[in-house]
Amino acid sequence: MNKYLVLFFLPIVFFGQNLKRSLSSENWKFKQVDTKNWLTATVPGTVHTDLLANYVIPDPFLETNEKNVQWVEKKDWEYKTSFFLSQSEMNFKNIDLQFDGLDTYASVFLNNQLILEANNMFRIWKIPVRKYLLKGENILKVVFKSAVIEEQHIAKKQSVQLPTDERVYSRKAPYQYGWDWGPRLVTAGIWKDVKLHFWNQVTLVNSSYKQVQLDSQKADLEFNTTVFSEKKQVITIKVNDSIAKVELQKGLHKIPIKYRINNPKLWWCNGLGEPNLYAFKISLFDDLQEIESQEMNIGLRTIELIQEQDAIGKSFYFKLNGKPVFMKGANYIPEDSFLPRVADSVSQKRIEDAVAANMNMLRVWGGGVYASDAFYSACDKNGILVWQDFMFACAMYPGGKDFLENVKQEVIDNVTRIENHSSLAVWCGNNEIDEAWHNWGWQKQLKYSKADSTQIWKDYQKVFHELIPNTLDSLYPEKKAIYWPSSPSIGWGRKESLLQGDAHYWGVWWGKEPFEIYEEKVGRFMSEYGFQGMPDMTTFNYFSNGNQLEFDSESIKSHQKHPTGYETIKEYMQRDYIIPKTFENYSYVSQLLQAKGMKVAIEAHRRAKPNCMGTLYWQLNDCWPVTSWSSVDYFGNWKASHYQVKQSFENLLISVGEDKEKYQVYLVNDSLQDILGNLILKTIDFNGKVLFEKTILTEVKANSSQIVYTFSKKDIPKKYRKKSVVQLQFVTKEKKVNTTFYWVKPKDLQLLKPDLKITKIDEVTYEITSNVVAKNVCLSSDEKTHFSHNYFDVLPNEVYTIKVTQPVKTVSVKSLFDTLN
Ligand code: BMA
Repeated sequence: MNKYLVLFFLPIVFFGQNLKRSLSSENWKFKQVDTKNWLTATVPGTVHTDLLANYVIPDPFLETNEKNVQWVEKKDWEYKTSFFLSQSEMNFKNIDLQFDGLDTYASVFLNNQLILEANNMFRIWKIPVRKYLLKGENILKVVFKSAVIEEQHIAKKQSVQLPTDERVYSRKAPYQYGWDWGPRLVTAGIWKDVKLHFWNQVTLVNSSYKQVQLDSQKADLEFNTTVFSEKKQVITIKVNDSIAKVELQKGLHKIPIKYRINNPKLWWCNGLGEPNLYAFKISLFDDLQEIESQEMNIGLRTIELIQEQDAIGKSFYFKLNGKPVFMKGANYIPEDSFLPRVADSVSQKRIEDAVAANMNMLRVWGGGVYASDAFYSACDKNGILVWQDFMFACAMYPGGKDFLENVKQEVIDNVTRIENHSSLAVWCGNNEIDEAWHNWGWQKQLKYSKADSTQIWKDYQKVFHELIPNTLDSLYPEKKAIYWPSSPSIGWGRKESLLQGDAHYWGVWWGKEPFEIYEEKVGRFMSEYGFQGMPDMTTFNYFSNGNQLEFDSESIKSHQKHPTGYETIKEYMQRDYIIPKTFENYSYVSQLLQAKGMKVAIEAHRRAKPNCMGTLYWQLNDCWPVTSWSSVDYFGNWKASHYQVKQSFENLLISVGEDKEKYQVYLVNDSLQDILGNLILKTIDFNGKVLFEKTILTEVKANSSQIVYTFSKKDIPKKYRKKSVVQLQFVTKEKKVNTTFYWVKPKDLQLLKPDLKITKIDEVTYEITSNVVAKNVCLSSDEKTHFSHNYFDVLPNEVYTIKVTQPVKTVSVKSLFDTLN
């Protein structure tokens, strides 16, 4: 080919490629409808964050400002931008405008033409707009109607009122309306990316895959790529190096391509192996060049939910790659009241926090949003399985035709987006709706007639027993996604809840039962239970804006959303601890209390393996600075509970169970190998004197829980009980795990004043020692850093090495003893 011909072909090459152009960074402006003043806006964003950036509202996260910004939800808002199209962009035959998320009632105008009326925050909206576009300047306008006013209009037309409030008429993140850990900030806005998609003859709509066969020699995958063709033509599709040439007619096509991987490396969850991923690029070619492509990272694994009749009731556990796996993790809520400002790195950090705490599963809770792509990719990469709720929580929803159709599209959009992630383990219809309907007294409170109740329950069944599972099946008939209609399946007040299905146990906290009840109320898979802990002092200081920290300050009160939150903490604290006098010490002890509760629960669940096969506490994170059940606060600070959870979730756990007569030492082994080691039990008094010592050579079977030693209560001399601690260690060739155990509650311990010494070894390493037993040693710094260990017991004659993530000038230290007077 001569030089002239090459040049001649170049423009054709350029025009053949499909293009995407984000409109997010264009100059967006916004204003309240009915006012004239346009202000600068950020897209993706929310009305609240735009008002904040323009100094129209105070920061809703500070002091009691949440109250002062409530007017925002009742107004309508208008966003606009103008953008220019070049001649080459105008040359495309097709141009689609795509909104990845509009929150929620949005009318979209392009050059003054109404092109879309959106009504679901969770859907993706795609509109062919070629015919409305002009070369040169184009005006895009999005008008958001107040969701709460819309809901009131819809509610007025209904013959019966649905529990709990009018939010159920909108497909909008439930938590925005206020939760028992979240502020009411019902926002609006273009909350995800908006883009133009330019294409000519053919476009790649979506690609998905299924695993046809997986064994140790080979993995056979089938990719199904959906392509839309404008005309009869021949195109090529490549999946890495597998190629298919196909002749297309005008219309939508699903094109299968097989792909084989020899000697596949499986994807394993955290703690059981590597989360191996294979990178794939699916590309569409015409004769000359690549037109469009999609990338995905695939982990090869099988996942099953095993429910079989057994001596107790019915099992409920997951098998990953054929192995029963005990699930350890937490419930994940949205990371902010205003999600567009959450950087991908923040979501990745939360997943790292989960991994560091030895978790292998997170539940994306149904009162928030379907999580971001960054979240699921981080789960894939880190071996965190996902229990994915659909976004319905703690309320009854309508069942009319339009509502169902809207939900159906929402399911299609989100399943298509999330399903290719190997971390996805199970789809769940909703949070606590089945339980609520049967146990929360709504039917009486709202005085439903029999006919009303029947209708509302029918509507429930239409959504969660028909529409969602049927849509899942129609999307992936071959894959048969695991679907579980409601979490939990049976409410915690009923004994059947412990015999089958997943269970939420709220007898502790809501029922004010003691932590010890966790040892009895062990279900088959504990998907919620929890206890509040106050956040870091820096978090309190942040939202109090430097004001005095006192429980009766309005600012502190408004950052506790549970109606009896602080009273409940105090009631439990009195049971176990001496109530400290200062706010700071109180906050520290509240964290110890939460950590204690979680230790009791998690370890009881794990000791009960294999009858119980999962434990997901409530809740991993926060959406604003608040006192809540989270183990990591809004700013990413680990509470004492997160450090405790890390220890209680170790693959190899030493744990002590107790009944009336005895203490039993368990070894729980979640790994898939038998482990041989020495169990060393040592009782020491608070001065370090050894009162009892025993070493037992023990083999713990793979994937099991075993009792390895029993102390009879009557053998523990009374005089030692308040003054001694048991150090339990299990030492194998590779590692040493250890824990401490006290015979009495912390408030009954006769602790001695410790002389704690911190020695700086290098910029990021410290060593800690103490002359006597120092309980729950807490390290802190005025500067931002993270301690590898914290809130741990320091025993005399032992040296504890701590790492910090950022070098700091000073480290302060205190222990439980310091809170006693
Ligand atoms: C669970 C959750 C949330 C709630 C939490 C704490 O039931 O599903 O609804 O925030 O309890 O009360």
